[in-house]
Amino acid sequence: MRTHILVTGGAGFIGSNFIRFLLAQRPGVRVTNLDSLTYSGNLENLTGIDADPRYRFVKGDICDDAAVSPLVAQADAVVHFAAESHVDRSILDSRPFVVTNVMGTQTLLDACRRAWAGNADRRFLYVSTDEVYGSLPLDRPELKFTEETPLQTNSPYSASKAAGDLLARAYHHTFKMSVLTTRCSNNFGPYQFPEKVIPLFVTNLIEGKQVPLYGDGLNVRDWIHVDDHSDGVLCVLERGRPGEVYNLGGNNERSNLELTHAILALMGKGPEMIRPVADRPGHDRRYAIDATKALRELGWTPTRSAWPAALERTVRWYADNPTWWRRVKSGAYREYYAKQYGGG
Ligand code: NAD
Ligand code: TDX
Repeated sequence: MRTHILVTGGAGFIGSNFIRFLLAQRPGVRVTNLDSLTYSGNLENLTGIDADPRYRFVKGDICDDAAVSPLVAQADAVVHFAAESHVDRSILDSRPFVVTNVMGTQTLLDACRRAWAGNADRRFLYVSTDEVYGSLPLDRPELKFTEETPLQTNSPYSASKAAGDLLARAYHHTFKMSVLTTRCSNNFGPYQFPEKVIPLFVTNLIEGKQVPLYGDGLNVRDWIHVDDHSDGVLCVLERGRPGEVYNLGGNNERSNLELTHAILALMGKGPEMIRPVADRPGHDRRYAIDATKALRELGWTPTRSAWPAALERTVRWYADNPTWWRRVKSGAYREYYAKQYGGG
């Protein structure tokens, strides 16, 4: 078992849930969390973990080699979550996406190459996304993304993630580093930044505000609970084959309209709370993951994503934790919201 794991972006939504999951599942592990605390990084996501002697936090930027190199040298493995992660922000300004998702990934990979000097026992896991595959048509429900599907990125976000994904592949091929890649579908669960659709809609409804639904609402996403994603990442880290890509998905396709109505029903609200707004430019129509490879090779299945129970638990978490999201939704978030949705 790898005993000292460097997690990047561990103060964000998935990274913080992963650290919680990892410390619970693997008592012998030590975790260093490297995070620069951008707008989406929040140490409150790690409440309860911060006192654990197996955990330490380091504030630093993955683009800064002086911060990264000593941490990489001490680690048996790197699980790389740190990223600019929101498609709409990449449409407003793509530069931070290229800097962090491409240059930051290159900085990390190069630090590992130098510090690990060909030691294949040390592993680098790149957390990629299903968005690198582009979009599937609505009228071909039998089609899903496999690991062989060509990369066809459509947003600056997905293009920057694909660049990091391919750099990770290149470091395996050229420098024989033990690199693994996961490509996961849309996550939901606690501590998700309320720019993403589920926490945005749930918290807006609690505040008595409408929910901005893009376009015709028929775009489809494949929803997975964040704990199933964490479980998949851990399976791949421990038992995946170096150089391989593993798709992870919830087997849970929903249109945005269906998702919105499910949230409205759980919260006792009516359809008048939907505000149809202009579509996202370049909006991918449908994502659907075929995760057969992770099942066949690693025995991984998403057991925590069952609908609507998992959605209901998530809605309840936001209802029960208003202090967390009210603080997150104040300050700079308001400027973003006004720019993206025109106030309201
Ligand atoms: P998030 O925005 O909630 O968290 C990102 C974290 O990275 C934050 O804590 C932020 O402070 C940190 N970070 C950003 N730039 C940094 C830098 N330069 N140096 C150090 N830290 C930095 O994102 P998330 O939704 O938790 O996504 C985590 C990862 O999972 C991303 O790589 C994303 O592409 C991938 N992913 C997300 C989803 C999803 O549905 N959210 C699905 C598949 C893959
Ligand atoms: O206000 C909104 N209204 C709306 O209709 C927002 C924010 C979103 N949507 C729609 C757009 C998408 O079809 O909901 C769907 C989900 O949108 P997001 O939550 O922004 O997620 P998505 O763009 O699908 O990307 C997510 O999944 C893949 C994550 O943000 C990425 O980090 C991940 O890689």
